[in-house]
Amino acid sequence: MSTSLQALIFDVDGTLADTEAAHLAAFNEAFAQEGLGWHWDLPLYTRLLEVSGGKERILHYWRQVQPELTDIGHGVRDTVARLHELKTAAYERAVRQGAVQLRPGVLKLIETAHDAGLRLAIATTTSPVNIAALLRQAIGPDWSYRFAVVEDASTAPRKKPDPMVYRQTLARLGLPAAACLAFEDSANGLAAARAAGLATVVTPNGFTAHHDFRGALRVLPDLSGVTLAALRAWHAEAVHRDTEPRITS
Ligand code: XBP
Ligand code: MG
Repeated sequence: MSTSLQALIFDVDGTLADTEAAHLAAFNEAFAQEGLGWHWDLPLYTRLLEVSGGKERILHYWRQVQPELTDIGHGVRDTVARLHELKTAAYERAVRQGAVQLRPGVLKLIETAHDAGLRLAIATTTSPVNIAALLRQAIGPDWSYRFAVVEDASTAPRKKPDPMVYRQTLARLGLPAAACLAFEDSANGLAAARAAGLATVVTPNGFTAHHDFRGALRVLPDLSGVTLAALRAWHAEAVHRDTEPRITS
């Protein structure tokens, strides 16, 4: 049974675009606005990225700086939500001012794959506002026509490495994992995609280059020069490997 490649599923942050520096600046802007005295530098943020989700990351950090913070009640949750709201607004402003560009090869692959009839989807931890700000800026106001399915923080509350966002994307595409390829940039993302049964191409970035990418179908510096023919060949290799009867001694 040959399973042809029918869909490409893209992560957003760190994969479609190198967004984390802009996210970091936005977090710090929100902390300053609230007079919190918190400031995340690059090494700290690189470590904090091991926690998927902006709200989850803020709470994780708060617990680190205030270990006695045990009662995560309404007060704490409201403060985290307010900080994340301010951060999201700051991020959206920065993206609209051109702070973030798509990574090399991304736009060409999206356009080529879409024109070739492959279905495209997004499976991300971030919010719909951030996705729209980035893709409206990079592709145009009609960006959403290219994506058959968009799953994000508003639809998949259990964040990567939980496979929820990928499983929901596959369900809405109505396709088996074997008919798709995922694109990711982080160990959490790779783990989520693999747990959903997806062969995954990884393009690390400055924040994730040190992550463990064992189990990835390919690890590439970026998507420039990646053709549909190459993707179909890698996909066939993955399907063959996953359907090859295991020789047990
Ligand atoms: C990566 C994340 C996100 C971003 C910040 O998302 O973990 O939390 O760092 O965005 P992706 P929010 O799955 O696209 O790599 O503050 O909106 O969570
Ligand atoms: Mg990512």
